[in-house]
Amino acid sequence: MVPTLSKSQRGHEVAAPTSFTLYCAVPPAAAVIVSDAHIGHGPREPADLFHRFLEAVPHLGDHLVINGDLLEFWFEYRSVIPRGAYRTLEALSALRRTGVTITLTGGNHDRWGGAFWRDELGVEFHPHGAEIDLAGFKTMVRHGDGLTESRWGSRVLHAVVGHSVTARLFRWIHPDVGIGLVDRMSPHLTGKGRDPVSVDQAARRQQEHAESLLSSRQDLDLVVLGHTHRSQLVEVAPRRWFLNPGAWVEGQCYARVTEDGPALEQFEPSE
Ligand SMILES: [Mn+2]
Repeated sequence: MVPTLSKSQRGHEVAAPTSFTLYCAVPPAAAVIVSDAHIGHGPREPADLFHRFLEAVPHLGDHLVINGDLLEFWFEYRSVIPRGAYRTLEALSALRRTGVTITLTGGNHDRWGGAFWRDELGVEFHPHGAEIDLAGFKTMVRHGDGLTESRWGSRVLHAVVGHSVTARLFRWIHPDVGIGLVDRMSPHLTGKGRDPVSVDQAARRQQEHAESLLSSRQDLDLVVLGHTHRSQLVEVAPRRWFLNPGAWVEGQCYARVTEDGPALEQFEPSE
């Protein structure tokens, strides 16, 4: 049985998944943000590294935000869990037992989720993003797909995949067949091999979107987007920011928000 620490205890010590207690050098009144890990597709090593990162999270903060595309594909069946996600779900479960809060938003690869996350893992799942408090900053967090697609084909594909009728039909396909089908479609969904010019354009569009949101919503301090796989941190006005932490899958990028504001980080396995 692993103890769960109360909120007041968590400021100084963290219960490890085993019976001993780790003492943190950093008081963890901080949030950690990561996105675009794309687990469950391709070789196993990148996933192992992500799981090591999840083990390190209690030393970095008390709230983990996973801003979409955690998994290369996720569909919430009523009685079946996609096998490719098993080890990641186990790692998230271990992280929850340390007392860290986990917020998950849906990305274009893993938006088809529901009550599973909360009921089985205690993870708050927001398919289309959320407004949350991160280290005292009022934050709008969403994956960011649909804002940046310039190609007509990508826009149509996003509309079809995101439609509730498509989800209802997909449920009736045997999981081995359905997941196999998505694996073959995956390169079109990811926009793999995007040239740097279109990534530049997408990054610019995201920044414009964040700036206009921050201008129309003066109550917001921070807008967090992912999806482009491009790290960006822009202080739009004093202590008001647009942040894209970049992609975990490309360089183990993540971000940390403390009372001083957000900062871009890169995970080193020795951390
Ligand atoms: Mn994405």
